[in-house]
Amino acid sequence: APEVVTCGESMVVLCPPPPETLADAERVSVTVGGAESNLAMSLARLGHRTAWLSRVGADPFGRRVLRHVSAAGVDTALVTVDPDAPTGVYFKDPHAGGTRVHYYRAGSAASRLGPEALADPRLVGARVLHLSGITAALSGSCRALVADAVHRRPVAGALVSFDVNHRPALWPARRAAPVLRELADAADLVFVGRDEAETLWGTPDPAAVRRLLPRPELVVVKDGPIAATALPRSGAPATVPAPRVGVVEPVGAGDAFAAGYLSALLRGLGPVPALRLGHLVAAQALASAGDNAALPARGWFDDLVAAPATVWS
Ligand code: KDG
Repeated sequence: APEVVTCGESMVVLCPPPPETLADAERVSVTVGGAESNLAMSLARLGHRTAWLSRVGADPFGRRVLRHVSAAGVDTALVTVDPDAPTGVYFKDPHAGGTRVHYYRAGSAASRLGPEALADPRLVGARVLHLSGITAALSGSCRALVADAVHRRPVAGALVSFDVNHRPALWPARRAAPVLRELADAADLVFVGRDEAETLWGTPDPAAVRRLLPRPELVVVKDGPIAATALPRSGAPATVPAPRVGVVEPVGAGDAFAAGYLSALLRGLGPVPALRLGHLVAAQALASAGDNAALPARGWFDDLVAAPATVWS
């Protein structure tokens, strides 16, 4: 069985070469994006047996997504190729003030995922099932899948990890806030950004976020380039500052952070080294332009754990 299963939609990403914008560019680059497959790819590179559960269309983009994700070492046997719906696509529009995204994913193959996908016997034995709030925004059946994962726990014994991942282009905060809070509070391990928490729930303060989410074993509040705080249900919170890195493109850094954290957790490390590894894997993603171009090198984690203590301070 895989050690970790991630579930969610991946798409082909089309992006003009900055500083050109979608309104005027004549060329776009073609890559693959998707929060849960990003996380799966990073975890596979960190040495974990990882599977990605999803649906793609029976089309060239679906083949491209599958090829991309499996080339990173992720098991894609759980992905269904849907003959009746297309692979989703999204466009990135680089702007001085940040990158805007334009989704073409309504009715996509992945939007037809539902709770039955989690009943697959090949999931039995997984230690972690990871989902995100993006999936809850895709369709009624996708939202039912996430609700089922956190409430009914179809993968017995697996920790359920949930990245809040509010995407305003999919649903406004006022609609997303109660749904994402309810789903997060039923998970075991929650990742949420400080700004995201403020937009959704009106507070950026980690302790206040923890009070809004009292049930999970652990809540991790990420403050972008500043720090991240792990708040266990019992015991003191731990904050670890982020290393200073040049940011080329931030998309995918949150997924990388979660991969580093989960990898440490699976290796039995505590919150402080887990936060450090989250930051380090995120730093690699920040320094690269693609959503997931900067995968950790094979063996990187083991070298790091074996490294002298100076590396850590
Ligand atoms: O976390 C990065 C993702 O947001 C990106 O790869 C695309 O999954 C994606 C989405 O739905 O926005």
